[in-house]
Amino acid sequence: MRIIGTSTSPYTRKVRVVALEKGIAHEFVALSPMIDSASVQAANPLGKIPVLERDDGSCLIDSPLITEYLDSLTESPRVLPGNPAQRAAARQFEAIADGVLDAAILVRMESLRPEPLRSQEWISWQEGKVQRGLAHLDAVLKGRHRCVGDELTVADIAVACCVAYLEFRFADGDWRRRYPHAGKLLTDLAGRPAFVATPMP
Ligand SMILES: N[C@@H](CCC(=O)N[C@@H](CS)C(=O)NCC(=O)O)C(=O)O
Repeated sequence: MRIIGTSTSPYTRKVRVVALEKGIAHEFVALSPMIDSASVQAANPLGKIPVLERDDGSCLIDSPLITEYLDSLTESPRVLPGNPAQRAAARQFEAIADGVLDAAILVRMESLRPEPLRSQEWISWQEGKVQRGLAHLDAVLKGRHRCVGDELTVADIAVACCVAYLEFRFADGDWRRRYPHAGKLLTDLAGRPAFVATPMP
């Protein structure tokens, strides 16, 4: 099994952490959607990473689907709760963390455009999603050790990968001070072998 992506992609990091936490053997194949576009597009018609390539050559795309598939491969530890309400709650955390990342990546892409082409209105619109998403996560996480229940779930991994990416790409954002409860999750998880093995460069 191969996980295709880059070490700077937070969605790729999320699925790599899930695979490592579950002890699922895989190879990490570093391919960039921009630089290695033909190879990535051959694996995913949308040209996005991460992609999970199974041993028979078939590919799964989109990180929530990949994490769900990985979770189904081994009985324990589970990163998706069996209880339907808790499972939905974990998925909701993941959707918000991923949505914050979608918006943050759009901010970055727009900011890299030549100044005359850049839209401050568009940047501010996306920044609103980042701020509101994080404020929501932070409020819900206040006083909690984990996002859902007491065990590590994909929700914790998604939130931690989200904050780590923001710190990596927007280093002056003071993220852990502004969102201390979401930030604490990253502080708590950063020393786990799965996070140590998948550093942001
Ligand atoms: N919803 C997707 C998002 C994946 C995504 O946007 N990946 C970025 C890299 S971090 C990408 O491949 N961008 C290239 C593009 O949009 O063309 C997931 O969760 O896997």
